Amino acid sequence: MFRKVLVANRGEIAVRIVRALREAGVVSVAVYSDADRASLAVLLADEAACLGPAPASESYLRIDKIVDAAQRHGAEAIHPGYGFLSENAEFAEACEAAGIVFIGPSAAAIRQMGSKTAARTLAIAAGAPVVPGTESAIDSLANAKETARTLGYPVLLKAAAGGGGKGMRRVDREADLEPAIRDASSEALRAFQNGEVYLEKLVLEPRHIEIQVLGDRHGHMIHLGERECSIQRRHQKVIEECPSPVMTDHPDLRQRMGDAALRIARAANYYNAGTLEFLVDRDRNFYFLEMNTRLQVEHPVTELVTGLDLVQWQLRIAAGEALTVRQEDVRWSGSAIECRIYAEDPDHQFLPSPGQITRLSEPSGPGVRLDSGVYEGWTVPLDYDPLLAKLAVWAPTREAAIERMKRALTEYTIAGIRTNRAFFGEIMDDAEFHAGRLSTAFLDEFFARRKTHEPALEAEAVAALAAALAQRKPNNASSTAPTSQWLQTGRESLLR
Ligand code: MV4
Repeated sequence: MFRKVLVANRGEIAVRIVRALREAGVVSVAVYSDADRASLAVLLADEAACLGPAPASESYLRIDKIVDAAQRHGAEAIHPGYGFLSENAEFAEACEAAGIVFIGPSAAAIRQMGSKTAARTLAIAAGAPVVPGTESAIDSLANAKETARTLGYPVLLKAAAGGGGKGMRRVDREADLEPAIRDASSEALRAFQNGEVYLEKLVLEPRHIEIQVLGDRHGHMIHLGERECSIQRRHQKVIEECPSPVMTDHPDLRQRMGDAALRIARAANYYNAGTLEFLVDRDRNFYFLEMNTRLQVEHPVTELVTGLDLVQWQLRIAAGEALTVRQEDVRWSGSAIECRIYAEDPDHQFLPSPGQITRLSEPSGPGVRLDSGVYEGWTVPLDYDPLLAKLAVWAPTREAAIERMKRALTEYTIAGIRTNRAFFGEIMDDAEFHAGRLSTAFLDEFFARRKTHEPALEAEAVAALAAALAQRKPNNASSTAPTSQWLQTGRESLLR
């Protein structure tokens, strides 16, 4: 194992990695920008190095500064976390050139999976299902029209270098194809410096399900099952769970998707932790989309259900150790749900809400795991992603996990800034969520349901109030439920 590792990230994931290093007996080096000088990761790490000004382009994205900090501190390896430089092949190469181990896959695997068309081609060669579409970029309008006609409308234009929905356009008829190609291509050029776009058949209201894999540098590879990530807002995941409700109803699907994931990862000579994203349609057909060559934000739900520590395995694999967990050793027990707690205002289009956390009271107790990057008194900077913490729960069944999440959410108080915390309580009470009827359209439908139900709820409340007044029962004040929104809001306003 390494003696010292540098953590090239910030926020909750830097804390997660520093904790893993401490448990492994490895000295940790945190890095920080001027805005993160007093961050929780810096407080918890053994050593810390300043990278420079707050903008990520001058700190967390500076390959030269990070490699230099690792060398000055004598770190033998760098963990990139997620985001920032985690899927940057040049960073992996720069580490190697400096004699530092990059805790992740090879630069070649990062590069190959960075191209969505190359990843599709690889998946097809590996015999894994992909969404019907083109293997290479569109080269002429005539070819595009012919392909779209063969696929059948609606089709989806995607950026070859893309991901995250940028450069993506739905096209419903041939007349819209030419302007859509122009739009998608210029958006892709701006975002990825590569204007290539390709065509896929549009999958309607799919589930977004991903498979976690773990491979060592000795040719062993296993999958750790799925994470259901359909609940997203603008390509930002909000709730993740394991198992996916669809797998609970159809257990063979996990094995078939796991096999497909392993075939693709093996074809890329992949090692370390990786995630393969799939779409699953209403008939439970699944299609490979892309591979993320890093640790994912939502990895805790997999850890809770499999009992495996993904970050510990990342460290061991990077240090050259062999996987000792065989596929038949992997067992999935119970149900885990994760809510991403963001510093954003759910009443105002989820705009970021940075500022000082004036009071913080965190949930705990049976089956609760909080991966947080904040503490009371800390000021959430506006320079980065507003993820504050991930609240994850485990319970023997999905229903029990939902109840546990509701309980944990009521214990969670964050004052001074706006957060999306209360919004999760509403989803946990949603009948469609309970039924496990999830798709990437879930949140839009949820907001639409909420809009139409709100006036009804108000009318109900007025009717109840009228009935209560008509009865003229005195001294009815104690009927307020202890976990009502009123009480919670009151508590929080007292804490402000
Ligand atoms: C799709 C799709 C439907 N059909 N591809 C969005 C991000 C990108 N990585 C892939 N995405 C999608 N690709 C076909 N052929 C629907 C989406 C999609 C989506 C995927 C995963 C999670 C959320 C999503 C929200 C909207 C659209």
